[in-house]
Amino acid sequence: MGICDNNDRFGRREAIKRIGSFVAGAAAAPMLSRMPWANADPPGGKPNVIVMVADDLGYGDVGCFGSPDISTPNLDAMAAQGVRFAQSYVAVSVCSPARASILTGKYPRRTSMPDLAVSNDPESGLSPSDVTLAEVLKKEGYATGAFGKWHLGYAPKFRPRKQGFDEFYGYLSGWADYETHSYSGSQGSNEKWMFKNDVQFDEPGYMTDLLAREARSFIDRHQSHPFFLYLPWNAPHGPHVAPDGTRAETRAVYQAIMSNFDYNIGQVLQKLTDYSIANNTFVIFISDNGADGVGSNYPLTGTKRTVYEGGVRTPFIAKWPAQITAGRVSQEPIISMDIFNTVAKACGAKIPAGAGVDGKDILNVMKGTASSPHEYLFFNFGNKYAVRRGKWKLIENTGLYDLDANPYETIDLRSSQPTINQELQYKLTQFKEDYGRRGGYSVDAG
Ligand SMILES: [Ca+2]
Repeated sequence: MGICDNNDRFGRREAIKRIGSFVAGAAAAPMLSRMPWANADPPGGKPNVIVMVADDLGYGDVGCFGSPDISTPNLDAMAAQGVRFAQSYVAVSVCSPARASILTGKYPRRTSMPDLAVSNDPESGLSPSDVTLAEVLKKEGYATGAFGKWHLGYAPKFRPRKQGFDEFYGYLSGWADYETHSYSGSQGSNEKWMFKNDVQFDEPGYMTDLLAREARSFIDRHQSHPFFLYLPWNAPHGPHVAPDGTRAETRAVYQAIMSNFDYNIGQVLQKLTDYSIANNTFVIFISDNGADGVGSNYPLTGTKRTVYEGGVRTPFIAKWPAQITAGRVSQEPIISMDIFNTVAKACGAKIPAGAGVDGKDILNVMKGTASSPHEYLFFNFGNKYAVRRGKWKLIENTGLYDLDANPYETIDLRSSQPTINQELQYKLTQFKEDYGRRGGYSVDAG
């Protein structure tokens, strides 16, 4: 894979489009674009979109983010072809609300999924009334597929095909064993939640390999038409099982999982090169929350289920060669719910006024022509809350930190910076009052 994959600038789809508009007559396309109700297509045509979400991948577990002991050549290559954000966040450091936020563009507290989906509650899930990115893109004519972990509801009314996805392959639960595909949830230690579309099923195989196979098949089938591939990977969430079957909560097994994971990411991205569609495919890679256990958030403090940087700051890589200059590293603070607006706008979709979306369009931040549109970013887990403005971060009842000087959040400046402390506490109180109900967290693992 080359550093900058521009050899498909006039690839197959572009050629088909050019030939098609020539055959149909030169006047047809301009007339269509003048119709007042037609959404304008972005220059170069609608991009394909791939959003990959790793599960519990820590800030210190990716090579280009500085991991001292994990090698991720395919993610590093993706970053070299696009932009890597060193200060990207998630609003909540646990699975279901983090995913609700990505798919709706809202703070989790403003969605119907502010806490974890549980398998024994038929009313626990992301409500069909919450508008997802898949629904927005489907309206724009996109083929939509989700392959991997859903964890936004178990009951039929909450499943992926009720949220704008044409296709689904994966599991509804908070994780699925790499080999047996079973899950320990609120109904017992051997729950099985594997589905293909609306049908429960199972097949042998290492989960990460199965998801990559399905994602590659989706690209095979839709490469000639705009597609949205949502790929919420299983890896590297525990319980940890290496591709060779070794089961252990060790760094060595975690490294083997990551090696396989990175390989599979490369295999999916290779399809874009194979079909000469890489240039106009917008690929985003993030993690849903920080790591815990044998995962690493190095050099940050805190883990999943905390509002320290190690819980809420995660790797973020984006590439779209037609739009984003290769090889950028950005220090602008962004948040995963920005994906919703950025992708929707990039695909020519309009977000209705009053939709209550909190994310922002950050394409120009990705390009390096704009700074972060967020004045304040808010984080929460259970009864823990935090807010960031510029370099300042307040963790309520814990400490005020200067992230430029002290990204490890070890030096509390509340007493020496009373004005900043007061301002951020006011904003945090306002956030708690304005942004829906307080999330309570269940015992189900996610
Ligand atoms: Ca997770």
